[in-house]
Amino acid sequence: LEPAYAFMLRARLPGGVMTPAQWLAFDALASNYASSGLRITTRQTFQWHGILKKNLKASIAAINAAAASTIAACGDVNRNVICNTNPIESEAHEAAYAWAARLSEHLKPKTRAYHEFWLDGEKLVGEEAANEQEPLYGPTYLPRKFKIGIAIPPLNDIDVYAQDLALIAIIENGELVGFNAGIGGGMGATHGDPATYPRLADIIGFVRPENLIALAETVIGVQRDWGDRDERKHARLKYTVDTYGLDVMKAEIEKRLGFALEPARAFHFDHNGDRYGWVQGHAGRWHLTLQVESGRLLDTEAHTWLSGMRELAHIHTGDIRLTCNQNLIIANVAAEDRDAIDALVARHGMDGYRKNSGIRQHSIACVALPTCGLAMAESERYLPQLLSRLEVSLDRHGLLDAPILLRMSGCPNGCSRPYLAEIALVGRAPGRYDLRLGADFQGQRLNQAYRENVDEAVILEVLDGLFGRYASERTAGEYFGDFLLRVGVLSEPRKIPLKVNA
Ligand code: SRM
Ligand code: SF4
Repeated sequence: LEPAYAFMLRARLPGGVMTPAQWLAFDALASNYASSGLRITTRQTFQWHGILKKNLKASIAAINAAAASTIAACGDVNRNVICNTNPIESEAHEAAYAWAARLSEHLKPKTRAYHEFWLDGEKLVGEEAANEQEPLYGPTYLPRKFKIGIAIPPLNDIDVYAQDLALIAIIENGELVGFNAGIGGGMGATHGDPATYPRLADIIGFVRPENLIALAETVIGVQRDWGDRDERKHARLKYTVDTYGLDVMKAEIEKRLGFALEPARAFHFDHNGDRYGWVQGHAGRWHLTLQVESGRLLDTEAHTWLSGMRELAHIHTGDIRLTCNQNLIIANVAAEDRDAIDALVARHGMDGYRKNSGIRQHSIACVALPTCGLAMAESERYLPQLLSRLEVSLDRHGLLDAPILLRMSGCPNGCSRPYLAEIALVGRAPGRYDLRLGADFQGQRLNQAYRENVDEAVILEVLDGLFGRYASERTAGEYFGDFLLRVGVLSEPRKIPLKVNA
């Protein structure tokens, strides 16, 4: 008798876009095989936890039958390509999303082994098997995972600076003219190991759309050839950039491309969160962003996300989109259908976004315990309690509606991108966290360690004091992270990423 091994599955879903029919297929998979509903990830896709080994193949087949895949959702290849979450706000947004989908498809591993193994595809034998090649990844793939994201200013809702290849869409006169490209972003670190650190991508220039695929292939190619293959903890592109230097990396990329990148174009980011509620798109259609606490969709006493979204998927004629802040968008809705959707959302308790405090609306937690084998402390399960306690303090200081960006991770790998939060808790041990403070509200500045290895009592006390000062000393419209730097609670960060602000 074998133990009941259980696995986590993750879909590849570029830009987080799906049809209602796909939603129903993913929902059925959650009901039939998974242990804890549907989980929206910080890279705009779904995870299913607790899939028993005996159901793994059927589950992967179900995802593929829904015209999605699990290939390249994990592994040392290019991962899910993320993109601004409201791609139909304008035609240029649609064009940017199309590039995300194209990059995802083009950079997907070409191996047929996935189909052979999981989907009962034709078995490769003899010479055919021996000759099967990965044109980009080669026989040993990349030294480490690789991540690409496309942001569309003024929204940095994908945290573009956390990507290995950061693409900032430049829209001029309503047309997508190209992308500013940055390299070397990444969040992961290891406690006590200064050779590992979060890093923001540096912008190296501007590329026209027709050269985007070549640029992505070239950056990946340089990382494939130059990345550290001896030390896995030092193998991400960010370390390759720092080992060789930005200028040397840029020169090598341009040499392989055969042309120089143009100077980066001007842009400006307003914020890196989601816009809750209804927004109108370019064709007169409407899009509704809902907050999903930590991206976990379950039916509970408080809300019935699974049943509610199932009901919606049966009547909805538009599409559904996932965000990198673990939320979802009911997209492409006709004006006359808005009331019915609002009623459905309220009936299923999915309208938390209307009622939540500012800090709750801007919070993210990684999965951590009980499923993540790398977790050192709680995250997703603890976030709601911590927020309730912080809300008491914020209320006392009249700050309940203040938008404050808080992110929690169960370990320093940083799956919730905590180093880009105004307040971050990074797990050290059960009940103990590093408290980090002072990122900005646009995802352009890393935070700093403020207290290390502290428990909840210390966290609440420290933050209560800082909230008190923020309430009385802030200037109009000043964000919490900026305030902490201005009044000297934190010192100015040593390194500010190269950015071009209009
Ligand atoms: Fe992550 C590993 C969950 C986004 C950095 N991440 C893991 C694993 C697979 C643990 C493992 O290797 O055994 C976690 C599974 C937990 C579970 O039980 O489900 C896990 N990561 C997640 C998700 C689900 C967090 C969430 O709550 O949403 C996100 C899935 C994204 C997706 O759909 O592909 C997730 N992980 C991220 C991000 C954010 C991002 O990509 O924007 C980061 C930081 C950015 C970066 O890559 O630098 C991130 N995850 C890591 C790392 C550290 C990598 C490094 O360079 O050091 C690890 C550990 C590793 O790779 O060895 C890791
Ligand atoms: Fe697991 Fe750490 Fe990622 Fe949280 S940050 S999901 S604890 S690997």
